[in-house]
Amino acid sequence: MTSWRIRSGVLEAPPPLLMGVVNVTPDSFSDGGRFLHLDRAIEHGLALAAEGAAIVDVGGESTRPGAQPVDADEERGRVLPVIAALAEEGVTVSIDTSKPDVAAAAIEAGAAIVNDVAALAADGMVQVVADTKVGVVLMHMQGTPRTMQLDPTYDDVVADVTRFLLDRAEQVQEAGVAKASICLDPGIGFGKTLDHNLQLLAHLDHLVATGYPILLGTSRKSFLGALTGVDDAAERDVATAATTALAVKAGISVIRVHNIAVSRPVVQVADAIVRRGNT
Ligand code: PMM
Repeated sequence: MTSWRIRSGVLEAPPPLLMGVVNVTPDSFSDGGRFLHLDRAIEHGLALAAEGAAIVDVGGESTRPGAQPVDADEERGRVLPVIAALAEEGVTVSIDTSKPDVAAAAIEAGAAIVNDVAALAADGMVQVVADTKVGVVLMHMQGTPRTMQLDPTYDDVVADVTRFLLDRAEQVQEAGVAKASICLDPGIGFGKTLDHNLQLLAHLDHLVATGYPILLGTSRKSFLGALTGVDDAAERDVATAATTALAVKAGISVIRVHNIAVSRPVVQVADAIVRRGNT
């Protein structure tokens, strides 16, 4: 059993928890601004929770390869009304941001988790997390979203990513973040070639063996398009489901997906098989 302390309590896995994605951006990886309108974003977040998302991840800045940064005011304007409305309805919300100002305002509005693709690298970000006792996702990324896919290189991607995450977890603990609040994420697609992604996915057990809860985000990503020839990201939920089943088998604690309705039965069936094997 793996526990993850977040601001509003403690989450336990297995069974793995589903994190549903609400991108309040005009240029996200996959929903291309469909939920830019705030009411629709709120409605979408509530629907994800009703379908079985244990966490709804709200993001206002696209991290797709080549994406340009958004300023903090614009990002706050996009996410705060959505977070406040979802938290008001009792939904556990994470804020997907790398900016301390946005994270602090999001926590104030009701977010219980900070999900940072930059692993709290920005000045002041560790302090916001330590002071507010939220849960935190530390994700590995090589480079920045603008540059990360140019020429990613590793000695041994599984060992390098694992080492980075363990070092980062220690550093943030030294700065006052509780160990129990930390969740690690290999950052599939963030400065990784297709082969890097496949190696990481084939060796998820190495990450799980760290003892930290592990989050995995493969949903609709371009490596799935490269493997299947499915160009439209929104059509990649079946390909995503293959990674979800394998993530359950590997002992991943949180699975970040766009389509909860498709993912939930995948987790239920895979989890039943894993549990049967363990008895
Ligand atoms: N992927 C995206 C955005 N945020 N956060 C975490 N922790 N892990 C991920 O893999 C991740 C993330 C990009 O996907 P999207 O823009 O389609 O949601």
